[in-house]
Amino acid sequence: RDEEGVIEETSGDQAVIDDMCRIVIRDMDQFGVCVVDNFLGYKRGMSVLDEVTGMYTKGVFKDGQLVSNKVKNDLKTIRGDQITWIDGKDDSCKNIGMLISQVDSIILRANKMANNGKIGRYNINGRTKAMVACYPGHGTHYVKHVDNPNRDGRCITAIYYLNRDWNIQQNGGLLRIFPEGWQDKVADIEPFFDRILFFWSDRRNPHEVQPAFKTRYAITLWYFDSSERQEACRRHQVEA
Ligand code: AKG
Repeated sequence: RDEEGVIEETSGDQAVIDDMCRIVIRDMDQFGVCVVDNFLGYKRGMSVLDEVTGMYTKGVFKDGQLVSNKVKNDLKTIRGDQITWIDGKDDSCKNIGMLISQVDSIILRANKMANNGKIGRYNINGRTKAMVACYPGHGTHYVKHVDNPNRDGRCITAIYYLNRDWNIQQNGGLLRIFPEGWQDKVADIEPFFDRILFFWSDRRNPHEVQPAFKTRYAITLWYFDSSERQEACRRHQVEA
């Protein structure tokens, strides 16, 4: 539970937020996946990137999961990213904090606005901290997986990308989603600077990160449905 954060609705430019919410509600209904470009704008996007590269240079990122050495070696063939968890409250991370508030506003508002939409069926009242991830090139990747295969409470995955001048042919690092029910169709998402991606976190959206040959940064937030999360925490207590 150390990786959980507190979700709050902040006041932003309400008209901009509402416009974006309509797109999120529509695309999540239709595709279960939604991409929005120019999410923060160049200047604010750069301020987030500067914070992330600063942290990376300081060496605060760790291998994707902390486990025993044997599993750790195997893990690199599963996921080659390095990560750190950020709540955005620290002064040194205030731009990441601003990103988190902006995403919180969109998700909370879309959840309230979507009376008949699929996103409206959830009661979103929490999220994880932000997972800042770096794939340090050299073909690092993440094999096909589902974020929430077993009802752990996470309903929406939101990923903000930070990669300027990204050339997918040369740099790789494509996110490929295999949405359930699309037969052999896939959604290919390039990890472009200032792009945000939303998708259902459950078995509807298996996905993989293809080998990256240049340093690739992304920030992920997972939003909780309150009753699924409560149920998962209860199960966890019983099992513990
Ligand atoms: C994960 O962290 O679970 C991912 O699949 C990463 C996706 C991405 O960075 O595009």
